[in-house]
Amino acid sequence: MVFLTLTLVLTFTWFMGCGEADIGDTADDMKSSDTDGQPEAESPLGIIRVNIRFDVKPPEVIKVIATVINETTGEEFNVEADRNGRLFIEDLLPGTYSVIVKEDVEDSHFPPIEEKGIEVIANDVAAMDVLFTTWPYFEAEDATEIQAPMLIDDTDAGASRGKYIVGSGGKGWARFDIDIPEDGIYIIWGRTSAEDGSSDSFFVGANVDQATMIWDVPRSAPGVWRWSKMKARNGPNPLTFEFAKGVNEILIWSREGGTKLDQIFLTTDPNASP
Ligand SMILES: [Ca+2]
Repeated sequence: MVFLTLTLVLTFTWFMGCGEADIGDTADDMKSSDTDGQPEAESPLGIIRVNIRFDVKPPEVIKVIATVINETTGEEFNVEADRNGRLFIEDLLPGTYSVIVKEDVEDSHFPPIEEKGIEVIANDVAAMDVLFTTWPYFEAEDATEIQAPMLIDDTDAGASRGKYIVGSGGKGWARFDIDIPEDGIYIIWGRTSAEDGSSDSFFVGANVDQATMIWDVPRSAPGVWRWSKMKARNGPNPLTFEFAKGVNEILIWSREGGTKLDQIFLTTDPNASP
């Protein structure tokens, strides 16, 4: 991949470079300079720091890419970063920039995020916050961690984005580390498919090590998906979860193999529905 970058050497000229940005080293370089808020080296150049967050903590490292455009000259170049991290766009001539950040995968369901008018000042760091979100819907297959034999399947085209999770033999689980925007009492809906009475339940829980409440999901014909609120057998219907702002963990354990989960939907409104 070819992209433009700017040298740190004394000539302040643009040049074409090849290869991938070494974001890890870059971030490490910045740690020491972060302590006093100033870059270590005297330089007439500036930095844009992009803070990247996903509202479900990603299960694996996938690239995000930032397109940086100098609003005066129109020059642009790309910088790559690991998702969930901080991206430093370094060695920028002072000026005004636009930055477009997107997930660098073909089927990403996050629209690109653009910020214009970022003022870069010499020897300073301009910050840009990026939150990739599908709130309040989350694909089951985007779970932060999926423990086998729970697995991602793609054999039912009726599933949202063509994928869902399913356990086998009542084993395996999925955990969603979800960045909750504000304190509240939440109801969780699930889009499920359950063909018979021996494949129509999960164990569920939140912010616990093991999910123990039995959630009986509605049965449906093969290939038919149904939304329902999480409820507990012999317990609350619907279940409610008290979440504090910040990352909360939702656990879905396989109870009966073959029970399929496609999406979840979170709301604090008892009258809302997906
Ligand atoms: Ca799905």
